[in-house]
Amino acid sequence: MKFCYFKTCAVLMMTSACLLSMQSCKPKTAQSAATGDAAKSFVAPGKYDEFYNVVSGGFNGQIGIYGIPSGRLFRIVPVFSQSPESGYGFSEETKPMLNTSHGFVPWDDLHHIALSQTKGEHDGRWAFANGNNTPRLARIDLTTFRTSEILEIPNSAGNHASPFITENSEYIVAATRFSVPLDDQNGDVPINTYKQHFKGSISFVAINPASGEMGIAFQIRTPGVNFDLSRAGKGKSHGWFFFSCYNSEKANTLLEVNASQKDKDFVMAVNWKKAEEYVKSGKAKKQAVKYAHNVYDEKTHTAISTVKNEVLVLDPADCPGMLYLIPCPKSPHGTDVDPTGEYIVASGKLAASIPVFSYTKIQKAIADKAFDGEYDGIPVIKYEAALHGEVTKPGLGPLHTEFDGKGNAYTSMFVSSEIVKWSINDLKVLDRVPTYYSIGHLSVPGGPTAKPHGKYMIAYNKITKDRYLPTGPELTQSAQLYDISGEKMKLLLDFPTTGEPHYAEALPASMLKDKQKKIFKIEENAHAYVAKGEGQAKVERKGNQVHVWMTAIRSHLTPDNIEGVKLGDEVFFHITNLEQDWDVPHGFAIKGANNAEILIMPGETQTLKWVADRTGIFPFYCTDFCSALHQEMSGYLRVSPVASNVALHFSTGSNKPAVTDEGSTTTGSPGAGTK
Ligand code: RUQ
Ligand code: CUA
Repeated sequence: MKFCYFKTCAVLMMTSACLLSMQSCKPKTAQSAATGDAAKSFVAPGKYDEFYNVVSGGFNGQIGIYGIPSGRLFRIVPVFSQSPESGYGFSEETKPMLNTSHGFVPWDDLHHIALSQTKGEHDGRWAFANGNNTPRLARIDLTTFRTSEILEIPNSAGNHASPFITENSEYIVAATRFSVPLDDQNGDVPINTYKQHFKGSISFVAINPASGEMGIAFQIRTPGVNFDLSRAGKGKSHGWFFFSCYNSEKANTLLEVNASQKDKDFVMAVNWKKAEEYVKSGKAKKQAVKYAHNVYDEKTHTAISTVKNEVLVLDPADCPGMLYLIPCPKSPHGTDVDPTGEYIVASGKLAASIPVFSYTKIQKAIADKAFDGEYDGIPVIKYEAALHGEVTKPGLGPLHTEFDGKGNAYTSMFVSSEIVKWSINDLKVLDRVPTYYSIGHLSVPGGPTAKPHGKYMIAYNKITKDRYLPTGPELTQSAQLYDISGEKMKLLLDFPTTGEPHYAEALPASMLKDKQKKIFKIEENAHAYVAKGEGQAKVERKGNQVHVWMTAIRSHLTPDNIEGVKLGDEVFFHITNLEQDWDVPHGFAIKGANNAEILIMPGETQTLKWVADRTGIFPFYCTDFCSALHQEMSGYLRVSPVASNVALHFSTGSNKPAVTDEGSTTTGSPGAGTK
C-alpha cells in the first residue's frame, strides 16, 4: 500500500490509529451492496460492458483495462514495466521502449491516466500515463491497447503532477514532485542548501494532432516547491493550467512536520497561452539536458530510442503574467476543474473545508492586482479575491473531485473513507457514502471532461482489509462501483484490481469497440528480419551471431530443426506470425532463454535473443495454445562445440540422413539449406 502524504501530527496520529484498527475508521453506516442494486452491475454472459475503464496499476507500471459496470479485467497493458505476458521489454524490438538516460529501466510506478480529448470531450484516440520514479510519459494507442511511445522528462524527479491534458490535446503536462538542482547544474551540493539550489519545473509536452507523437515544447522553471497534481482549464479557462503545490516552506528533511509550518500552500495558475507567446518571442533559453524518446513503429514492429539533448526553458522572472499563486489551505492534493471551466476545486488533505476558486474571480483579481505580496517573485492572489466559496465540513482528508455534468461534484475523503457529493452552485453537501477503505482517487466516466458520461462512479481504495479472502501478507487491491444516476449514491460492486489503482478514466464502449486493430497486414510488415512466407525462412551466420528467420502458422514453426550452432553463439530468433486471423498469436520459447519467451501477434515479427551456453539439444515451442495441434508446434536446436565442423543447417518436415561423420550433412526439404 502506498499512501498520500500527511503533514500534521494530529492527522498523522488519526491516520495511523485508523490504519492500526480499521474498525475505528469504518463508517457507522457500513453496508453491503443490496441485491437489487447489485443486478445493475451484472453483465450477462455474452453481453458487453457499457464502458472501457483505463486504470493505472500503480507500482506495477502497467495499465489494466476493465469493463464497467461488471468490473471484469480484459487486458493488462505493459507501459513502464517488462511484461511476462506479451514479451514487452523482453523482445529485442520492445527493449528500446524502456530505455532512458539512466539506461534500461525495467519497472516504474504509474499513477495517472489522461485520455485524449477534442473540444473538451473524449475522442477515443490515445491514453497517456506517467512514469513517476524515472520521469517519463507514455502514449497508449487505443486501437491496439499497446504502448506506442515513451518520452523521458529532464529536470524532473518524481513525475507526479502528470499527465494532465488540455481540451484539444494540445499539451499534456508533467510537473516535478521533487524539486532538485537542474540537470545542467552541479548537483553535488549539500542537501541543506535546498533553498539555494533546488528548483521545480513544469514541462509542456506537445501532442502531434495527427500522429499523437509527443515532444517537449518548453519547460517553466519554478520555485523549489513540490508539485502534486494538476488540471487544465477548459471552456472559458482554456489556456490555463492549475497545479497544486506543497512544501512552500522548502523543507529538505522530515517533511511531514517541516512542510506543514505554513497555514497555506498554493495552487499555481499557469497561463500557458502567455507562455507560448513568450516562447515565440524568443524568451525561452536553451538548456543542455539528456533524455530518451522512444517510439514504436507499427510497420517495422520495432522501437527506436533516440537520446535528445536540449530543452527550451522559460524563467518566470522574464515572463510577467505567466504564473500566479493562489493560497490554498493545508497541503492541497487534487486540483480539479468543473465541466464548465469556471470552478477550480482544491482539496487540502489536512484542511477542514474544500475551497472552490472561481476562474472569473481569479481573472478579476489579476486585473485589479488584488495581490498579497509575492512568493519568489510570483504574485500571490488574495485568497478571498479568488474564492467562489468553501464546502464546509465535507469530511476528513479530501483528495480528489470529479463531476457528473449535472452540477454535482464528488470528492474522495481519504481519512473518513467516504465519498461526498456536493452542489457546485451553493456548495451544500448533498449525500455521502462509505468506501472500503481509505479511498484515494475516484472517477466518473468522462468526469474530467466538459461532457461527463456520468451514470457510474468508481472508488479506488488504498485498503481492502476484511473485504476479500485474504492472500498472505498482501491483500488484493480494489475498486468499488457506485450508481450515481439518482439523487443518492448507491454501492453496486467491489472488484479487485491488478496493482495499486491510482487514477482511471472510463469512456463508452461504443467509442472503441469497432475500431480495434485485428491483425497486422503481413504485406505491410517492414521488419528488417521478416519472413513473409515459409519460403523466406532461413538461418544465417554473421560471426558468432546466428540469425533465424522463422515463421509460425498453425501448427508448425519453420525451420523446426536447426543444427550447426556453436557454443557461445548468440542466436536471434526473428519470428514472423504468418496468421491473418484475429486473435491468433503464437508464442516462442527455447530452453534456457534468459528472457524466457515472446508472444507474436498475427502479421508481426518479434525477436528473442538466446545464447548457446552449453552443447546439446534444445527444444523450442509455441507457448500459446493456438490449435488442436499446438503441442506439436515445436522444434529442436542443436549446439555443438566451438571446434566442431557441423555445418549450419535448417529444415522443416524432412529428416536429414543420420550422419556418423559430423562433416557430411545434406540439405533437407525445399526451403531448407546449408549455409
Ligand atoms: S495521487 S490518492 Cu498519486 Cu494521484 Cu492522489
Ligand atoms: Cu502456435 Cu501454439
